[in-house]
Amino acid sequence: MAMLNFERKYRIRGGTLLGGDLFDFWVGPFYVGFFGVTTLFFSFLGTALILYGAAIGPTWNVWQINIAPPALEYGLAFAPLKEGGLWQLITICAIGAFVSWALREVEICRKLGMGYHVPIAFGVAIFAYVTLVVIRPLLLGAWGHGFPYGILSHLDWVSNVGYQYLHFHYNPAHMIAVSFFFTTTLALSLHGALVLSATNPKKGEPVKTAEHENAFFRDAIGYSIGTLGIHRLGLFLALSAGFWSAVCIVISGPFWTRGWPEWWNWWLSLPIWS
Ligand code: 07D
Ligand code: 07D
Ligand code: U10
Repeated sequence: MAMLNFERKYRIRGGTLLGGDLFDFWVGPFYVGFFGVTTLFFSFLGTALILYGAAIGPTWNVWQINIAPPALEYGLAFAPLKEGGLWQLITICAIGAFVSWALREVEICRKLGMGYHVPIAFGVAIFAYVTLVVIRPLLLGAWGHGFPYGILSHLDWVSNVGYQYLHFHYNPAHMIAVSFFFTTTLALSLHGALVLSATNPKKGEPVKTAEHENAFFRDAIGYSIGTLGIHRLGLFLALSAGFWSAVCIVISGPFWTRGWPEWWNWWLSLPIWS
């Protein structure tokens, strides 16, 4: 079915979670929906607050703009706007915009009669962000533990927090997350390369199909996961990367306060050799 015919067929009312018919329409290529409106609301407000923060700050250099969370002394209280309150409002707007975007994806899935895999996947990214700026600060008792909003300043935060635990590479959950990230890129490169190799044969040769793709990996490594399987695996690897990232940072502080290399002492005290 041509794209335009298809759009005429499915671009009909219904399937919304909230708002009913009120925002159930498209503007150009974009579906609007109640959550499209809330996405725009939170994004505009959040961006305006960032611009205000930049305006009262010392620089317009885009790399150096920094909107810091409140000092640790404020604990879990609201801080004055210029002392971290802006960061708190921007965090609320960011979560509002990300969650709205995920719910707008859910409404689009419902209209199309598709599974919810895409919004669930985005949900894991949101979970990692919420772990950084809400869950971990709550567990540590101060909003000041969130990361600052700025291109370079958020890198400083990552480095500082890393060295606070002496050597972050020794964090076992960080190891698992990093390995999942690496495996995700390996899987995507294998998959992209395999599909292109089958669909771009040399001149005069017929385009190959899944049979050839399966046969390639059976010849090479004795097993093929299959054309659907590789997408299941890819999603699992990528979501695991995000999930273990959230775990690695939430345990740093709330559940382990010393250097991460020291955590491995359990190995030395195993009864076999201790
Ligand atoms: C390619 C999809 C498009 C998205 C893009 C990002 C903004 C920010 C805001 C000036 C893959 C758009 C950027 C809207 C502008 C202001 C106030 C996604 C693609 C192009 N980081 N991070 C970047 C964010 C964290 C880390 C780049 C966001 C954690 C390291 C970009 C978040 C930790 C490095 C950026 C976030 C961390 C980066 C490229 C939120 C651990 C880099 C991102 C909301 C996760 C790299 C200068 C990219 C860089 C980089 C955005 C959180 C670590 C500015 C929005 C606190 C080590 N991060 N980041 O391509 O070059 O993502 O930094 O959680 O080296 Mg970061
Ligand atoms: C949080 C992003 C969420 C994004 C959302 C969407 C917009 C809209 C609009 C484009 C989670 C935002 C959308 C804004 C944009 C338009 C139109 C993703 C998030 C919701 N580390 N480390 C990680 C590696 C070291 C440290 C994670 C590697 C050092 C700390 C990952 C190395 C020290 C933290 C990772 C390395 C250190 C991390 C990041 C190598 C520093 C974290 C991925 C090779 C000295 C962070 C949850 C992630 C974390 C994290 C990888 C080195 C410290 C596993 C490969 C040794 C403190 N590191 N790291 O989480 O787990 O994505 O965050 O050396 O907090 Mg690390
Ligand atoms: C995949 C795939 C596959 C494909 C694919 C893809 C995965 C099966 C079939 C997809 C992959 C790609 C295309 C590859 C490239 C993608 C990436 C590298 C990922 C990163 C992507 C980007 C960097 C692009 C980011 C772009 C974005 C997010 C779009 C930005 C869009 C907007 C800002 C508009 C959003 C629309 C909304 C919210 C609703 C609609 C609203 C409007 C159009 C505006 C008008 C608004 C209204 C009428 C409502 C009124 C609003 C109000 C009242 C609020 C106002 C508030 C105020 C405060 C003013 O597997 O193979 O191939 O393609």
